[in-house]
Amino acid sequence: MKVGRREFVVGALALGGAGWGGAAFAQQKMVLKATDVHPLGYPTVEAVVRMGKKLEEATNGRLSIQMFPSMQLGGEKEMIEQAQVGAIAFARISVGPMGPLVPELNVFNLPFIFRDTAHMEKVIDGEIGDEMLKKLSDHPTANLIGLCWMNAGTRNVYNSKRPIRTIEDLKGLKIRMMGNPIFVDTMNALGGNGVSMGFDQLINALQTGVVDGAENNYPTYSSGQHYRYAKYFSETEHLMIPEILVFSKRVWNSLSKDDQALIMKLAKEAQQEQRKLWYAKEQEAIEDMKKNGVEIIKIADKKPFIEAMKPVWEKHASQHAALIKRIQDVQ
Ligand code: GTR
Repeated sequence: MKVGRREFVVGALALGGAGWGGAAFAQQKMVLKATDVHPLGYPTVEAVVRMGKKLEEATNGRLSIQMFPSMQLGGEKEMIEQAQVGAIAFARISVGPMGPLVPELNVFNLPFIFRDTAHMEKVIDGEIGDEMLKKLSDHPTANLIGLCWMNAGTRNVYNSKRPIRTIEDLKGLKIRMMGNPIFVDTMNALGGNGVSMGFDQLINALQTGVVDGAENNYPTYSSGQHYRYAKYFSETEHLMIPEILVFSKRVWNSLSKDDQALIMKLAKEAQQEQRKLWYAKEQEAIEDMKKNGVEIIKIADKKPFIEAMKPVWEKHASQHAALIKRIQDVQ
């Protein structure tokens, strides 16, 4: 990577280390690093790439985004840490691993919290969504700014052993879950064995049989080619977790107010743009799954799945009762 004399690659240089004053610094060319676990072309990645183009245009090339897709900078845990220290500017992460950082975010990680996609979108687009982003930005130790939300559909269980139609079918199966105690509890309450592990370790674990399966949305399953190891995909829809685009607070504090406002505005646009890309990608993923011989199983009776979540809600929801009520009241 070429770093010109007046060009900053954020993260590659210690901020302020060269002794510039704030105003002078604000005029510098800055390349803002962004990362995502997904490959180029995936809706979340594409939305941030497009945002970068707009940012470059709006600032005559003074600010730009350099995307590191496909876990080039590690899994989501590492991405969070790098954003916290200012080694990268943008990280697009699932709310899943954010819950341990900002407890309120965990309400989005509760199984079956949203009635449907329209409900989820209404919540993230509205007052509660704004409040939760602010909660993250104001958090004293998270060191992150919450920029916007992105869609990630529903999560569904897939495995290599057998079609899951009822919760009894899950018995004894080792299923990878995201790193957050809620998810291991969710899988265990469904009768499976939840195994917590980073996304960066998943393919290897599926390949070697360390786990029998995992759970995710159609686009992740298809673009990661998880069907090569786990062909039974059951539409359990047990989780509907929005994703979040975060920005390093350290880098944020080095930007002018105008640049901050511009990034915020473009992030809000990215939220809606990603959504369109998302719906197209979901359809494409389902087609790809069919082409690759995936058995897509409809769940005839969801009720036992929902009822099995009672202990998970008792353990993880009680402290957020008021917020949950507000979410449920969103029509
Ligand atoms: C995907 C999500 C990623 C990551 C992954 C996982 O749906 O887009 O951010 O959280 O799931 O299962 O770890």
